[in-house]
Amino acid sequence: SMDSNSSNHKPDKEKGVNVQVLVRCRPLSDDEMRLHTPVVISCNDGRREVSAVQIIANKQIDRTFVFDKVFGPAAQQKELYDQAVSPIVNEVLEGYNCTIFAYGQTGTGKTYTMEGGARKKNGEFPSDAGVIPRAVKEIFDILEAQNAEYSMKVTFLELYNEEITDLLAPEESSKFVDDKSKKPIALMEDGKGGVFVRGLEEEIVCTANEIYKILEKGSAKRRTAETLLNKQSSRSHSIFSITIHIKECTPEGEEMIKCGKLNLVDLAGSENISRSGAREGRAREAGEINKSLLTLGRVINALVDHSGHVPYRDSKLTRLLRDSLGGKTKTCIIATISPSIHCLEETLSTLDYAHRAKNIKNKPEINQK
Ligand code: ADP
Ligand code: ZZD
Repeated sequence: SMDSNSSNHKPDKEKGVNVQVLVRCRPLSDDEMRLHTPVVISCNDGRREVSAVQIIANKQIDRTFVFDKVFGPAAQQKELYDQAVSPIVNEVLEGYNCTIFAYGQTGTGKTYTMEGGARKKNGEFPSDAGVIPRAVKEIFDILEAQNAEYSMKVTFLELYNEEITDLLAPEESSKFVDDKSKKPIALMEDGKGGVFVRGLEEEIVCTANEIYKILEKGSAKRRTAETLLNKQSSRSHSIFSITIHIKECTPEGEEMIKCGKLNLVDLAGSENISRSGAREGRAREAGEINKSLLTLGRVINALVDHSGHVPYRDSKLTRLLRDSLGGKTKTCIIATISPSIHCLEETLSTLDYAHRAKNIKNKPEINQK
């Protein structure tokens, strides 16, 4: 029968699918409430709209943006997970590579969204758990319900000032000693247009609890490194990846291996990367420019403007995530914003950036052997 999509017969593979972009606005903090901080953002989750109120020359001028999904300040962790992330996790289990980025100004909820509240001592699953622990839980729940034969491995790295730290490497190999067993971390071309991180620890895991312990270890290491090296965590990126191989049998009894990978990326704070050149200039003088985040913006611009050269090679982040930006991976960007008037300039910058990213097209493919 004819339907509105009847001319839309090309498979996703040829047409390309857009990067999914969603916005999450956090609530005012207790301090902001006490100070009666004016709210300048309104979200209409149902209409998928975010509006920012601006007063210019005594006139109220609202700017409204439409996204793939919008989560206002009342949205709980479970809601965001069920509506936006669970479908992606299911695609990973079908054999797609998928990436979820959190992008936004420091203090807007990137870590709250990706990690969420701390693990509980009594082993209970926290109700404010974020995307990462929920994805881990659902992956195992599904695989166990399917009685699937599978194997799984995880990696966890941090990128700070164009240097990669392996958050899973055993303590000894990360100390500043001349150790023959120490594997230097290096980004290597794989000869097929991709890259891999040589020397990165891959941990094979069999249960959700094993992954939670690994996350604990990785977080602790990240904090130690932060303190020792005087890092500002708001300026580092973290990438947690899960690779799953699932054995399946076709109805004909043939054996098949499907392989899916999920990348969960908590980006550095986007402040100083704003549209405003002046600000960028000041940040650059202070040596604060985040090369990877700047390059990410340039890659997005080149992809949406189709302006020829895409500068993937200019930063480690864009080399690592090249396939997520215009490649074969399904990608979702979660842009986090604050409702406060004091953040308005950065919020508009984040909304502009996120809205542009909606135009990136990828060509997802199932990995099957
Ligand atoms: P970022 O990682 O972007 O710097 P955080 O995740 O650290 O920001 O969030 C800043 C603060 O706001 C934290 O105290 C966090 O718990 C709180 N917060 C962020 N988003 C939400 C939310 N959606 N609901 C409740 N609290 C939030
Ligand atoms: N945001 C919390 C970590 C924090 O900063 O302490 S929550 C989840 C994803 C990536 C890293 C850590 C976690 C986190 C956690 C809490 C405490 C100790 C280790 C890890 C977590 C939360 C719920 C389930 C599993 C892991």
